[in-house]
Amino acid sequence: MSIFIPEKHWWRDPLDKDEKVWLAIALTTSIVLTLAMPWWHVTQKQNPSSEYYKIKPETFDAATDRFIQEFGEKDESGAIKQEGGIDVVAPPAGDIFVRGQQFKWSPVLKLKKGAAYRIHLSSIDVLHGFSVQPINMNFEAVPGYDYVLKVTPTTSGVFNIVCNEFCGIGHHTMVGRIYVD
Ligand SMILES: [Cu+2]
Repeated sequence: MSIFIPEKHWWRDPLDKDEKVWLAIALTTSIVLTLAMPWWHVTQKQNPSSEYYKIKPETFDAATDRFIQEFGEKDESGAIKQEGGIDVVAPPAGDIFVRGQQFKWSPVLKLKKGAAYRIHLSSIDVLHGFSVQPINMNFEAVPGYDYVLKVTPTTSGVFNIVCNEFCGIGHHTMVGRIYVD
């Protein structure tokens, strides 16, 4: 109930100029933003990949182990080098694997600038978030799905992989690494 009774037929009063201007601004903005979504999706390159396959977590786990054995960086004794307890892999262009699990990303990757990679990303336990810093590109590592990201590094440097989906008690320690040179 209003605190005063409006005059009869108040809704038939012509709109004030200010009201018309603001209505026009609001309408134009909403139309522009609505059209921007499909335009961005079709014409811009920031869209995430839509290539993914179903895979059993144990199959992905084994595939990552094979990948590490095949392309692991070896020391003089022939053992695979480690960084912070994680195997280091220097793969050629092509298919590479990144495994998320409580609470680590493996392996550590050494990539080449300009080489085209297909990163297979998945988790073998719970949902993890694959957040590449400092460029802030974010993807999800979902158990049961092999998510394929086509990546060609354009800048060299060190990139940290931060898990940005809360995944348990050690979530804050879940940091991986990609080197590009
Ligand atoms: Cu995680």
